[in-house]
Amino acid sequence: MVKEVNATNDRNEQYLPAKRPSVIPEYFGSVIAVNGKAWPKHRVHRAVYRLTIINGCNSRFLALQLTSNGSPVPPFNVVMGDRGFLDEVSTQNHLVVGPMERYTVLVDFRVARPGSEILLKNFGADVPLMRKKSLRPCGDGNKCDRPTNDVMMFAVDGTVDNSYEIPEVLPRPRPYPFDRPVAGRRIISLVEGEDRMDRLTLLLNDRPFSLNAAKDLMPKFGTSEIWCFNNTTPDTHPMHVHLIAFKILHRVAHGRHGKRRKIPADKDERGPKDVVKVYPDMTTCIKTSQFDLRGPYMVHCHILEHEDYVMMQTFTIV
Ligand SMILES: [Cu+2]
Repeated sequence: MVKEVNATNDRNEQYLPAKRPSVIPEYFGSVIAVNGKAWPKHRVHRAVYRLTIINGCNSRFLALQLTSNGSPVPPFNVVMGDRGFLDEVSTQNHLVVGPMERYTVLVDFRVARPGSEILLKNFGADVPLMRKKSLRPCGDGNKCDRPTNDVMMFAVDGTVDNSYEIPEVLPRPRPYPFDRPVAGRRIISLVEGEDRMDRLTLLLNDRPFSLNAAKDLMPKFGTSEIWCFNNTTPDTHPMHVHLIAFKILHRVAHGRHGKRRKIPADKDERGPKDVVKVYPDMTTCIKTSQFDLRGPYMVHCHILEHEDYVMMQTFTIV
């Protein structure tokens, strides 16, 4: 569980700084903690380890990377997303984890030198994530020397353990059938505005929150639907849907002069999920699993400050 803490006495670093309004648009702490401990050091053998990473930060998108001073560094072998196994193992050097996204990765520390120290770094900035391409990995024009660039350290000892390998094929069957016919399509727009006190408001479909679902958010029991999140704001929002799991179908980039470009889901997103990164200037489409309980549920942004004021709508399964 990666979460940030406020480790300063500076009044301006407090959650609600002096002379600020009672609502803040986002929050970024000064130090990153893992399982409640700031910058922990964990001893590992030269073996394959399974790490389940949960981003518990309020507003921060973690952009993770392993680095070392002199030792070869293993990649992340992503095997699971929020709700289950990916279609196939995704081997990658960087992993972007939005607030409340979960990823399970296998890391083969056998490639590291005995006695080496492997750092888990965050190359995400202390500001809201805008476009994905604004992220610069450590060493690639990014010095990564801020306190929040450090997440934790793995100290690799000399013991080699070959008990586990990276699997070539991931287990089936999948718990969520995504092959049901589509019974409805909905567009949910992400809209930014200001309230009477000049505080940032973020809304879904430009509506205030109500426990009663609007007429256009009432899917039928026993069906599956395609929902498209149309992001009109400059920031990336981790959109979360309660009850169901979903599959990311594609994103449509809004180019100049009305040009549209379809982008497939990233390799590490090709599994059942319940949080999706909704990038700016794009429409992100998901297919839901079957709505298999009746009643009211929530769809909301998982940046906590956005959710609180009030990037959330009720959908009711009827
Ligand atoms: Cu948001």
